[in-house]
Amino acid sequence: MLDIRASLDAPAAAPTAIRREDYQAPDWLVPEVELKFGLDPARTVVTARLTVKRNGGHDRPLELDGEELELLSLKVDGEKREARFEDGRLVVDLTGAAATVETEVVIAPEKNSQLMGLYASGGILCTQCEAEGFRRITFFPDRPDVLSRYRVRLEADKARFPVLLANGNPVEEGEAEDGKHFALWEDPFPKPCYLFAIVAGDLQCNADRFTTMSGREVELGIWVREADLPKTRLAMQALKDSMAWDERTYGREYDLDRFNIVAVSDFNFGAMENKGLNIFNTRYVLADPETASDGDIDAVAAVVAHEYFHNWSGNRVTCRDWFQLSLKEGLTVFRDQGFSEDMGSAAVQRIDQVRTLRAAQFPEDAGPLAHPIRPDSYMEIANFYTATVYNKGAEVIRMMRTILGSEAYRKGTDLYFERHDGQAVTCEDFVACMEEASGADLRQFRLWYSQAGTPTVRARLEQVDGGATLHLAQEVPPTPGQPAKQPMAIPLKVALIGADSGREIAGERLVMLERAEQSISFAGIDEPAFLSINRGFSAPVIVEADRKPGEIEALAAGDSDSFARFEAGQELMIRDLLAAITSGGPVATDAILTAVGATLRSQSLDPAFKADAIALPSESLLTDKLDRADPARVHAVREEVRRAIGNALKDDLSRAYTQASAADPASLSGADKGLRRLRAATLALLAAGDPQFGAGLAQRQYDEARTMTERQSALMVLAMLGPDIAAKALDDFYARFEDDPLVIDKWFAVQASVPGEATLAAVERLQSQPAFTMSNPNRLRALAGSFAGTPSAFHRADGLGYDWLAEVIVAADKLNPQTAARFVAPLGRWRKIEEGRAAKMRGALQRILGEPGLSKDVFELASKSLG
Ligand code: 0A1
Ligand code: ZN
Repeated sequence: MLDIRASLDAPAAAPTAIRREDYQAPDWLVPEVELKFGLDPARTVVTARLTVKRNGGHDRPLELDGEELELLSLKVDGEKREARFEDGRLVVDLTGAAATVETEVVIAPEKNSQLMGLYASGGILCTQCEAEGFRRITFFPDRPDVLSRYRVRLEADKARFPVLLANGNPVEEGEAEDGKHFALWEDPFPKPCYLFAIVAGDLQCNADRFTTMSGREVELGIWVREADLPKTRLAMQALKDSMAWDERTYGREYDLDRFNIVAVSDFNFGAMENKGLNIFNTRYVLADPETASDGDIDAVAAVVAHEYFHNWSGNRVTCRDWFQLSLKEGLTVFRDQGFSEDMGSAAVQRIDQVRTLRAAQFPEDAGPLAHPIRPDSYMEIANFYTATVYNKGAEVIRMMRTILGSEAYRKGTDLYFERHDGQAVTCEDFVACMEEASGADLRQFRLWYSQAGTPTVRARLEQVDGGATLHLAQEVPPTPGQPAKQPMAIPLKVALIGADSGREIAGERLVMLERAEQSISFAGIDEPAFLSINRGFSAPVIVEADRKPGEIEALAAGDSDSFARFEAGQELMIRDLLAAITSGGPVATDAILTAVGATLRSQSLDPAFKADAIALPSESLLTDKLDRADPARVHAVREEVRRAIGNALKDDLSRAYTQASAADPASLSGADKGLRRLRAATLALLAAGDPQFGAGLAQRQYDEARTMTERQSALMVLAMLGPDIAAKALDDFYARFEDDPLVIDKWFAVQASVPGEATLAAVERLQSQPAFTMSNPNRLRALAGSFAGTPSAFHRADGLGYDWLAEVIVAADKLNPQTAARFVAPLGRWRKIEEGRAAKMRGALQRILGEPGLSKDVFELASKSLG
């Protein structure tokens, strides 16, 4: 055994930026990989045999990434070698065009609290390699443009780890010495190492089958702890639905004999698309109506679909480098959105998608962490799994489909999958396929990939005798590193609605806004018209339209596009809320009350839409629209309006609440889910108007609840009414679900989401509960993420909310930098907040940066946030 200790505890160098323009093709390719794992939580031995090939005519050595690996031996073509390290990488001098490189390393999965590489979660050994976790398993060129065929042998104690899984198809299994057993897996598809995965554990399988469109039989398995098996039915159905949908919609068929999903409790993100072996956060697999809300259940289906769709958009065609992340993520989010639209109500889905975009992506695009969907540089790639790369990335794909039309878009994706199958490519390759398949010119459109910031579109409709002219102007705000912007190509769906008739007097058309200013005329318009613009949210922009008196009210009451109708209602609420917030006076609530009342009484609108339409814009959304907001004032005004609605419309709300109570608890149909959503929304408003009445109603709803949707919404209303009122239900909730960690996460989240300055004390108490742990990302997010996402709780005037979060970030960073870094962004929004609090937010960021030994992850976000 060689006495070589590899890059253990390399000194932390100051993090440097990696730039997209510096990309260079790999010096060495690795067509074949053979891995052997002697699995043991305390000491796992990994033997790797790489067949390497020189790529091009150069004389550079082979360089292998490695992190926290103890190297036992290194051999080249069967001969022992001394190891040499440069900048933390293992450098191997090679003379010929090809070689076999063998390493033997030791790792300690049970000590791995970062949850990257091979780690232990509740007795299960599992891996997470995206983006750069494979280097924590073995020495390897850890970059997505090195594609290899893998053969993997797992050996472990049979009693502790009866199930051994890896990517691809099973080849052989059998007994080994000392009560051990082994399994051999082979993946015939070359893949980048970030898609590598193994799992070992005491797991049970929900097994099923799927016959593909060409008649191939696929064995499906969802692997969980035995007690959780009954909660896998919905995920399995979603998997089969996704497989059929991708065949129907994109002509994409599954390619291996097996498709496995494993659920683990400790996971940094939602789930991971490893080839043939998806690994999921339990939160996105386990669900039944008693323990998961309708929203949770929908999220399970969407994430199962998302990971499955990656098999083509991500795995068969992968990314050349991490700057191209949106190539797979934007496209796959767009594909999972399409699946959800087809499985449920497309209109309601679209409203939800835009809500998410506005809540998570618009603030990012307007703040210090703004970046294009294809970033130009990063320090830590894990920080770029963002709403911009994912959700704005999906909007960019959607715009291309809007511009090209569905048929040409499908031709474009067919060409893309065919041409680039088995390759690692760029966003540019995707756009080129879209252009080639359609004949469209997307030169200007490409700015969506390179320019950050949400464009603002100003719109004014001018009418003079018999004609109407729409004047449009666009502006893309400066963002870090991008002071000046070029005009974008913005597809806007537009219609004109008769002010008197309420009908479409100019049917929907697609207007391409391509210049800084542009005017479009409509002929034959002889009645006063209202402007319905960005229908269906055809472009991810902020529209500021000059409105005529009564226009917004009319559109909110009857726009023929349901998204635009929802949008008009929001615009109306935002207008009146902002006016009151900035003036300091009371809110003029008449227009809001009229609109909400009409929505509640409508016979034609569906309940889910009603629930969305009567919800007030969030406090963060209002804050984003203000200059240096006082969060307490924003909260107070919004509460005043909720109270006014609850009082003035008590009868309408009660009627709607009662009608919505007829939802069938056993049904997950769109109609029943919509009723439950409306029931939750009306309950919350009734409680705002009349707390005593609301408390009684919520307690009864809680006591009689048959589904988590009813129970959780009642619990939230009780919690908002005060700790005394909520105490009984909170205790009951805890006792009832003590053994179900995902539900206990809700118990933490509900209490940490209560508005107001008193929440911090509750959060501190929760933090010292035995059930709280920082090492489980779901639990930490339930407490810290919920708290930081509740503006009136987080933004205490004394700044103690910021101090608390900063301490949590510093403590969590020592265990798990990726998860810790996710909490930095709320502190970075100080530019939007009034000066007193903003100074305290900056102070908290400075204290974080003053910590010795900070991770690259937190350092990058905290330093950029201070900006
Ligand atoms: N590709 C996954 C997201 C993901 C990224 C990083 C992870 O670990 C650090 C885990 C998952 C997806 O889009 O679902
Ligand atoms: Zn993804």
